[in-house]
Amino acid sequence: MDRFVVKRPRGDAGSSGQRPRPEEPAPEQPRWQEIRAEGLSCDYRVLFGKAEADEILQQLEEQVEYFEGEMTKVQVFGKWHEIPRKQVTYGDPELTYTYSGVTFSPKPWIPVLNRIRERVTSDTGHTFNFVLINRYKDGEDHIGEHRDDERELVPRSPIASVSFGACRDFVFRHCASRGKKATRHIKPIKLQLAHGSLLMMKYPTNVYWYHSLPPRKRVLAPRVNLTFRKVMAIAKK
Ligand SMILES: O=C(O)CCC(=O)C(=O)O
Ligand SMILES: [Mn+2]
Repeated sequence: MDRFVVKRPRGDAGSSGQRPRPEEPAPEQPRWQEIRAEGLSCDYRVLFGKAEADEILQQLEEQVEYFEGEMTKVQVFGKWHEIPRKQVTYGDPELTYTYSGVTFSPKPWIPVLNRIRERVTSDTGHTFNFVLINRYKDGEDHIGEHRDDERELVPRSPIASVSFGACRDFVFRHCASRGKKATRHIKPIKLQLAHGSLLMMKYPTNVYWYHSLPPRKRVLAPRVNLTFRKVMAIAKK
């Protein structure tokens, strides 16, 4: 993430170079870090302080009910696999969302999800009617490279990704730089998504860049990620 960490100039924390005294206000942190590359536009910030993030994580762990049975499988190149994490969707009742060959109907909103959703809206001005929640029990759980480009998404709407628990690496890879057929050498962009953080993935990021949360064997603690989305109501057949 160091490419994007905004560093204070030396000597900025008080002219003497000494530590700030306790009565001095904390040095100004920029609210948003802008992450930009060709075809990529994301903004990152810590949205919830530690105490509030701890409280929310506890509520999520107690109240979110993850999918079970058939809903825990995804189709990749025609084969069904057990997903290496837990997953569930919540949202407005008329919506559905198809992801890796599975159509999800959302569960009705619960207060802890509305609390996070409202905070994201008041901070960004964007509204959301759907959330996909992923729970990674430890560093073995992961999500493979993909784009969030499902046809149900309102065109050009941003996706708000809020994370709680273990800090995990998150990697963006440009579509022209993937695998053996890569036509260009564009460096991947690696972020670390902290406890209580918000990553806004804005248009056209999901047109050109894939993202993943790779396995990290050394991570022992759980992580819960919520991607708030704006989904169109599509007439059911
Ligand atoms: O866990 C994360 O940070 C990413 C989740 C994700 O990419 C997704 O739900 O589409
Ligand atoms: Mn995604």
